[in-house]
Amino acid sequence: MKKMRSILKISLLMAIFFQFSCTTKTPADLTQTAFIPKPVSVTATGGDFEISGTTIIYIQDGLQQTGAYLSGAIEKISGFTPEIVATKEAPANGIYLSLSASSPDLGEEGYEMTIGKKLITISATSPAGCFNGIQTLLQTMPVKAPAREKLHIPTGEIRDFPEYAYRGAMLDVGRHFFSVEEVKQFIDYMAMYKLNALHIGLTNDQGWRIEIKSWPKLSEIGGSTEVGGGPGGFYTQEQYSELVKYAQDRNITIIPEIDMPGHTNAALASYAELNCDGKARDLYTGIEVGFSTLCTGKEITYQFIDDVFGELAALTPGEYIHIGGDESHATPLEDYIPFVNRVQQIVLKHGKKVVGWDEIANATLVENSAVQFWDNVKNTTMALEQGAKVVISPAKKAYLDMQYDSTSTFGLHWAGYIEVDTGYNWEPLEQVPGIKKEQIVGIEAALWTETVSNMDEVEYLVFPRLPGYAEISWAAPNTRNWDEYKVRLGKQNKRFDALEIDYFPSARVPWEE
Ligand code: TNX
Repeated sequence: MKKMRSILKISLLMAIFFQFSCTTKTPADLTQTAFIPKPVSVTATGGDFEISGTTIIYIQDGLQQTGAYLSGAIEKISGFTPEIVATKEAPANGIYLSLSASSPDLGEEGYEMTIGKKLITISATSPAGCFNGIQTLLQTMPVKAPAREKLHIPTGEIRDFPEYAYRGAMLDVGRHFFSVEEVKQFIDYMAMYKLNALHIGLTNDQGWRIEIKSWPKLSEIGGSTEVGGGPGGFYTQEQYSELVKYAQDRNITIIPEIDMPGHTNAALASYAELNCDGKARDLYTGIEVGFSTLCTGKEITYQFIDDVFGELAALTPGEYIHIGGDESHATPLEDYIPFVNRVQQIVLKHGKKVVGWDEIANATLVENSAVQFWDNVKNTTMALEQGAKVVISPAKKAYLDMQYDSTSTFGLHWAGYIEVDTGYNWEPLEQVPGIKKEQIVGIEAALWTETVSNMDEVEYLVFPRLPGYAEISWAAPNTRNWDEYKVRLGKQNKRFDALEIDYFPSARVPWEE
């Protein structure tokens, strides 16, 4: 009887317990959130912050844009649009964005975030740092929640700062044109992972994509087609400025590239006088490289470059202009070197720093220039010897247009296949013998578009590799480990699905059910 009673008692207790545990949501553990890139430190405090229709975003001076971005992001997720209120003092509840961070090791882009039960504080030394904190906060939320249902954020503390100041991706809009809306989509993908540099390849043999008012035929003729013979396109200066602003609002600087002296067939087709023989070239819609060159011995070539860089510099708030310089197989080296030397001076004259592909190290690099290592260690070493800095973009590891494996539908494989683990498992410091961290500006993953012409195809090559490149540029080498990373990556599939991203479902990633 006694035994019977105690069994009854236990069952009753169990029933109460289950009822209780079903109605009261156990707060999630902040340390279990699958953050990418991985923050420097995360600790959990076991509670839960609720975002509801009454949540207010408090901002210090200078954070209007950052606050508006967060409010817009929360609205997209939940349907709640938090009001933005300027404040000089820390509030008691809500979300507080502040520029009062005191620890110097946060640098310009680091942040500290305290998620309490009533108040979330993100503090940094600049709006960029707050923006990065916001991206981390957004990763604690679903991409899309049921409309006007409260969001639950696990409480805790995060301290975080990047390993490299330049965390880039490149988009080639020369081979295939991508519209303003498509480039904005690409920028949004970058922002999600705290990438901050969009290198946009504005010209190539197949297309000239930026309006130059003093040379209007560049976009009229040179912009009129693309690989495969499609209609191509170009950005008016107003549209381009809209992209620059859209990127700036997401902590992304655009680095425009006008590739020269090679990869210039679209310009050579637009203006006969840019050719040594004075004859305009036919437009080109194939995918060969290395056959075109500006006429390095003609004065008008330098007038042209001066005009183009003058207009482009005026549209460019960032410090760098990319002069290309790659694969100029049709330009003899004795012409290439003085050409690059002169072009660098033109860039400086317009108040910008020079960046170019590693081949430009054959010339005499001007002070503060950077080369982009893609293939040639010897060139890159020459650049280092000249005191230049390096953007690390090894084709074998960081080319987003390389196929994943032999079954991949889009992409090329001249530099090899880059499965998701290969794309993640490498170290920037090991790409060029003897290179020191201070000599590395950062890393950049490049998407060449000979084989991709729309956003579905772009997404297939970019996802899921882009988050890995973001982590390499953000997280310290000793904190990176594929076996741990792949689990975090595997948890992104619901986010990718909710964003309708057509990612490559690599078998090497343990995707969540
Ligand atoms: C090499 S990387 C190129 C591009 C091609 C790419 C294709 C570099 C500086 N030049 O012209 O589009 O390979 O993967």
